Amino acid sequence: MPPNYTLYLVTDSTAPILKGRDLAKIVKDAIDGGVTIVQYRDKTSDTADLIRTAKELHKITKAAGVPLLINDRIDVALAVGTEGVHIGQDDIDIATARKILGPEAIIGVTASSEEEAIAAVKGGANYLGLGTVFATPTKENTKSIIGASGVRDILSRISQLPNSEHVGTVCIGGINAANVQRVLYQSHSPDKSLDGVAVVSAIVGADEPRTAAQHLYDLILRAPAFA
Ligand code: TZP
Ligand code: MG
Repeated sequence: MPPNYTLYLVTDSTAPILKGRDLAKIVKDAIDGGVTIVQYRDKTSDTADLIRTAKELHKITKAAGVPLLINDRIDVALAVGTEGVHIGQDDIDIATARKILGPEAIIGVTASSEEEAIAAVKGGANYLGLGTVFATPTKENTKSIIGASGVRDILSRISQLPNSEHVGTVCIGGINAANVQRVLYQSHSPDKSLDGVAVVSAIVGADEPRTAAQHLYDLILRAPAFA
């Protein structure tokens, strides 16, 4: 069974978003609100802290039956036994990640262009994170802002590849409750649909992550263009 990508939470550990709050509590509340899959993304902690936090988050996600993926750090994923990793274009290659983590691991890849998406599908990625949809302070220096139309073009292109129906797709970047239905509508491709939406600040940065997740989940499920 492929994961449920409907509402994909990517965490953040920086002060402007976390605001001194406990990440584990935010993740728990977000799952209670409807988050279906979680990526632990932390670009600043050292390895020992990454492993400590990943273990803490994994207890919570496992109890809820929600997969936990680790951003960038395949060693941390392996050490903690999480369900997978999310890798960017500058990280370890998919084949090596697959060799290390095994056939059951969920391996996600960021793709900002048709070329990157095609390579990731052919390389055996389980899902693609498509974006950056809108410029966002959460990830500075994003290589490319592709808009909802860029997501649609990638979906339509990869639909022509064999086996692409087995590859999940989420969009990411600047998505929140105010724009999520429009993003889903404008990124809709008749050839291949999005499986979900990934957010950071719209949930982690919200005053009430549980309510924020509930609202987003509801909006996604009610979006006219969401399959
Ligand atoms: N990859 C592309 S944009 C982004 C990542 C990790 C950050 C998205 O953050 P937000 O707060 O949902 O805009
Ligand atoms: Mg990366």
